[in-house]
Amino acid sequence: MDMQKLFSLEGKIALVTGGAYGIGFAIGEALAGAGAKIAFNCRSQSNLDKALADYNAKGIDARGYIADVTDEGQVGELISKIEADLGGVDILVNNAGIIKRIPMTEMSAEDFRQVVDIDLVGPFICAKAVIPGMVKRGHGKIINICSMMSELGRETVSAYAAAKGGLKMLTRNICSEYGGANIQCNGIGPGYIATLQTAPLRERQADGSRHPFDQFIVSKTPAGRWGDPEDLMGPAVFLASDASDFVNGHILYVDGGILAYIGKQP
Ligand code: NAP
Ligand code: GCO
Repeated sequence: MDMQKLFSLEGKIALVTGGAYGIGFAIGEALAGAGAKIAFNCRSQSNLDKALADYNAKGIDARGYIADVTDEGQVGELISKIEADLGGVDILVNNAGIIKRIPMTEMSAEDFRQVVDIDLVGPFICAKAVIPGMVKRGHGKIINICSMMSELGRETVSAYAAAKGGLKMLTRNICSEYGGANIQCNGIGPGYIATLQTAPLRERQADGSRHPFDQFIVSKTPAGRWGDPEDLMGPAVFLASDASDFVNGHILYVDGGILAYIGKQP
């Protein structure tokens, strides 16, 4: 078997939602490195312009679009534009997401709904928009960016955990419903990754010491460090490529071992 070809994304069109920076950008870079043409969306022109320059600096000719994943009309237009500019979407990475850290009894229903809307309804809307084309073309890959919170809870992240737990089950359901059409829908569950989303958890304290949560995560991770967006590049290429054609409805945790570890005795 030609192993290079098995992992190659040559000739494929990939859409990475929220691929302007952070984990989405690293995944866009990875898929491009394996041969795919990259489209991404975000919500602001300034982020889009910066991202285009960042992709360009890496020698990647990415296409960027303004679209909010919670808006079905905007997502429909996004997919039509990508089809006109590049072709039908072969690989969808549902990466766009937010978190709000608020104790549950202090959280408004409006805040809770916004997190669920972006982190769970958004992936539903984007998957729904690409699945018909994938069915017609006879193949498709959908990768949902899940979380440690697809499995675990902690104080202040009730909406995020509810959404990411739901995203795990949406992944399994897309697999169940469209696996027969040769669509593989899998999730990646990143551990604690150093990006803007987690920056508040890594802030230095006034006395220069590390944030207690930062120390907690390092001690809870057998790898002994935070993850980097680059840690997700290989797993994303695997799940986007023919190498994973018999992998479906699976969540691949890329967490430095957190989920395997009970933690150190204090
Ligand atoms: P990030 O740095 O905050 O980036 C989030 C991206 O999502 C941005 O590009 C943002 O762009 C986009 N976005 C947010 N809301 C959107 C919307 N409604 N429509 C379109 N785009 C939207 O976050 P990250 O850490 O890279 O996380 C990326 C994904 O991985 C998220 O789903 C996150 O929950 C998940 N994750 C992160 C970690 C971690 O430790 N960092 C761990 C597990 C899972 P604009 O704001 O410009 O629209
Ligand atoms: C938090 C974090 C997490 C991570 C990630 C873990 O406040 O606990 O932000 O939820 O971002 O999703 O996998």
